[in-house]
Amino acid sequence: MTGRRGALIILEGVDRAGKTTQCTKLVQALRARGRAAEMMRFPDRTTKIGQMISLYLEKKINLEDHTVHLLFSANRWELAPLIKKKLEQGVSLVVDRYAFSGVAFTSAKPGFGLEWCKNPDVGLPKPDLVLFLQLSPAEAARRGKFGDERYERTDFQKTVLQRFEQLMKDPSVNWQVIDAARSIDELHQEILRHSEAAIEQAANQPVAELWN
Ligand code: NYM
Repeated sequence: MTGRRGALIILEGVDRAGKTTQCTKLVQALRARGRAAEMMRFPDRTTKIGQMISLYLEKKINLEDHTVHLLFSANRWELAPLIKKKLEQGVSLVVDRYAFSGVAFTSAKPGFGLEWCKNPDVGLPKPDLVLFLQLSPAEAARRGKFGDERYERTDFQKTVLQRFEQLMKDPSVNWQVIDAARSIDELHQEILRHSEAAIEQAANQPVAELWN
């Protein structure tokens, strides 16, 4: 296929950093500028695997920790062909969480190392840009109470943030850290600027493989 491919843009961060709001605004802004763009999110709770993950997050079922980690990864792999197809069709994808959340959340549990957690996601479509919405646990707490899904506890989120910081040291991934303690619009402008640059950069390059 000739022509420009779309870019794979991921928004990551701890819970309550504003990822979903910013994903929605980014897709709208890219479209308004004449660029094809669509939003995706992980976990995608609409598939069979996603429904199982959703029950787990809602604490309606319990799953063994390795098992649930592999389900989160399987949920990305089942959508990998669609991701590749969209990118090749020239559609940029704005994705709310990806493998980095997978690794950060599981490796915040006792007994899980970063390397073991990364393995199942090795070879997924590689993001062209990962925007990390940086928010201190104190600021996240000021935004109101956490919900009551699994993992929504301040102490756990502190460890998750440390794991993200370890992942951000990897120079093979195009990380951009965004200070999320600002207004929605200020954040949006910075995110849009980075995204447009990534879309231009990615246009003539093949889709690479994550952590490979
Ligand atoms: N989560 C998300 C994981 O533990 N592993 C993953 O691979 C992914 C993608 O699920 N607390 C966690 C992070 C969140 C929760 O919440 C999903 P939301 O509100 O759907 O983004």
